[in-house]
Amino acid sequence: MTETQKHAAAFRQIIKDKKQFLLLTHLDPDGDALGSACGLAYILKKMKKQVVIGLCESLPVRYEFLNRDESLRFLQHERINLSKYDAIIVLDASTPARLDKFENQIKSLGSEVCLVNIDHHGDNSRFGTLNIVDTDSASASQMIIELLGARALDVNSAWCLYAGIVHDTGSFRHGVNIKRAHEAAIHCLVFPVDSKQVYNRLFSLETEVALRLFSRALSRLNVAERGRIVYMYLVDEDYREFKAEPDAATGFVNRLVMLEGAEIVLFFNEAESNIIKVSLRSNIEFSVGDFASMFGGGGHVRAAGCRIEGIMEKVIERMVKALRLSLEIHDRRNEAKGQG
Ligand SMILES: [Mn+2]
Repeated sequence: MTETQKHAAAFRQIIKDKKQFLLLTHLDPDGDALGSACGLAYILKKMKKQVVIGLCESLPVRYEFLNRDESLRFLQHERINLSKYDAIIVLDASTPARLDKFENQIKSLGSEVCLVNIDHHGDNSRFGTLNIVDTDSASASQMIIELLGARALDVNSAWCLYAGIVHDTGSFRHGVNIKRAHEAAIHCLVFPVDSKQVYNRLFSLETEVALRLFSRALSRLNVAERGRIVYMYLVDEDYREFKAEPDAATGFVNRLVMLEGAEIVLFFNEAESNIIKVSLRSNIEFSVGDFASMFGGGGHVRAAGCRIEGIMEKVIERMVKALRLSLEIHDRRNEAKGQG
């Protein structure tokens, strides 16, 4: 039995044996975080299991479509007692710190608690009692399909898991082993999943408010290092002015990536006063995941994020300065490689 087969068998056994499941995912959940959680929740429901998805904040409006028949149960942090569940499954989160308000409770769990960690991030700290970490998978959603098999799916789980794959691959444009991602996705498309609608829900600017917000962010486009670093920002007053929801700027950073010559792209977003969410994207072999981890965040080579408390101007200044230095080191390493 290969490692992968062993993992799949252990995971299936847990799903078979346990009755009450709690699913958790990372803070500021994205399409893969919620796609994998909702997809797995539908699979468990189909097996007549009790399942709750624990969140730190309410479900972002953009992702409400994942709760297809409104039968999924979401509970916020303060209403969850971890000891009430037979198994806790953490999806798409590399460390307990990524679980935000759940961090301390997860850390203090005894080893007798069944804690499954399913993730595809390279910096995963293996904090579960069963750790299934596959860095060759382009999304956690894809891992669910591969671990449980196509036969576990129904139309609802197929929608959610397909959305997760589409999200993390930027609609099949990037990500590791894109062939495997397509193979997993095809199992979802056996069901009547509307791929266009999934794409629109995840990525398109569908509201006037979002467009106005985007134009405000674009009006603050900045470049550094002769165009290699590109960034823009939104402050909390912008949200108030346009009466925008906190998640209205989802996906904005992906639009900057298309700028010619841009190597590293950053979006500084203050949806909450003095809490600045930074989204990073890389067009080169420079890991924004490693870079973001210096600021308490994390992610992948091409996409990452972190959260910094502070005043916008100061946060931008600090981060761009650090990025300049990191890029310099990156350049020197590349030069050395070229000569060696
Ligand atoms: Mn993911």
